[in-house]
Formats: sequence, structure tokens, C-alpha cells
Amino acid sequence: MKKLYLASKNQGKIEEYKKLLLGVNCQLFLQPKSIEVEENGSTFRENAIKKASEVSKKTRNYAIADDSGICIDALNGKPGIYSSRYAENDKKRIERVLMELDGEENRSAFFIANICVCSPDGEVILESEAKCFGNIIQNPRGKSGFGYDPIFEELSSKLTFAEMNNNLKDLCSHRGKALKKIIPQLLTIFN
Ligand code: ITT
Repeated sequence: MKKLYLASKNQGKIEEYKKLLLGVNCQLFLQPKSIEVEENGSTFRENAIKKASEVSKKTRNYAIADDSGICIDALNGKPGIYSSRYAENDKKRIERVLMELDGEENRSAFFIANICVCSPDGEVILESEAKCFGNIIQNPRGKSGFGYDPIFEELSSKLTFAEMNNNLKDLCSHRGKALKKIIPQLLTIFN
């Protein structure tokens, strides 16, 4: 069985990938603690490529990474690629967003995930991107998920990501949709 490294240190993402990749016949490994990847790209794509290629080169195995974030229209797309660096923890990041949107009527936003898979020699072999549209609500709702989930109300269900069970979030989320697009290629590589 071929090995696949999850190039992420975000526990919330890791839990989602473990479920999303269940049908792919690979041995899933977490990013070794010793590997630190500096996310200094200027786009989601650049950062996703950097994470996947550095982890694949250092582990000499396949690696999958995503760079993701939330883009808020009234904040001109912020926090965007800085979503994980917007404050020191999830609670403070949510507080900052709600404060910046205080009194703002336009609450529209989208999550985006850019996924990259690299071969054991560090070459990019698969890329995928997807978005999920919704609105930033005034008061957080729900207990599941991670990050900005409690303040992001998905457009069609009117549920926040934190109110959804895992299966529902996977169906409509940026990460779930981006990964679904490349599942056929992953099956060809690993199964
Ligand atoms: P890795 O780079 O180690 O994977 P990270 O958290 O730094 O972890 P990113 O740079 O891609 O990952 O930042 C993504 C941030 O965007 C993440 O920390 C959350 O704050 C937010 N985010 C992304 N997807 C999310 C989701 O499904 N639900 C809630 N917040 C999400």
C-alpha cells in the first residue's frame, strides 16, 4: 500500500481529511512534527503547492495539502490567505471578524480551498480548488468543526458549518468539493 502524508498541522483539517480519504486505499500519515513549512506565498495555490511539495520531498512519499481560508466581501476579501494568522486562536479570530463587520449589512463571504497533491519527488501531480458561499452571522452558532465554522452560515442550508454533522459539511464545504473533484485520480494512483 502506498503512503500518503497529510501536509497539515491543523487538527480540524486532519480530522476532515481522514474521513474524506476513507475510500482511497493508502496508508495515511501525519506531517512529521520536525517539518515546518513557511507559508509565504501570495495566493492559496502557491501556499498549497509549497506545503505539499516540501512534505513530499522531505518524506519521499506522496503528500496532500490544502491552503484554505475565508474571504469576506465587505472586508475586500480579508482575511483570505491570512485566515489562520488573523489572531492568535479561533475565538479571537472570530471576535476580530465580528468586530470588523460591526454595523455592516453586507455579510456575504466564501470559503475557498486549494488542494495540491505531490509525488514522492516533490512534483505537483494534482490540483483542485472549490468554494462554498454563505454569510457571516452576528452571533456564533454550533459546536462542531473548527476555525470560523460557528460564524459561517452556508447559503442553501442556512446552517453554520458548526451546526452541520461531518457528512453534511463534507458535502457542501470548499474542502469536500475540491477533494471530490480529484478522487477519481487519487483512486487511480492508490487503489
Ligand atoms: P496547515 O497549513 O498546517 O494545514 P493552517 O490552519 O495554517 O494549517 P491554512 O494556512 O490553510 O491552514 O489556513 C486555513 C485557515 O482558514 C484555518 O486555520 C481556519 O482558520 C480557516 N479555515 C479553513 N477551512 C476552514 C473550515 O472548513 N472551517 C473553518 N475555518 C476554516
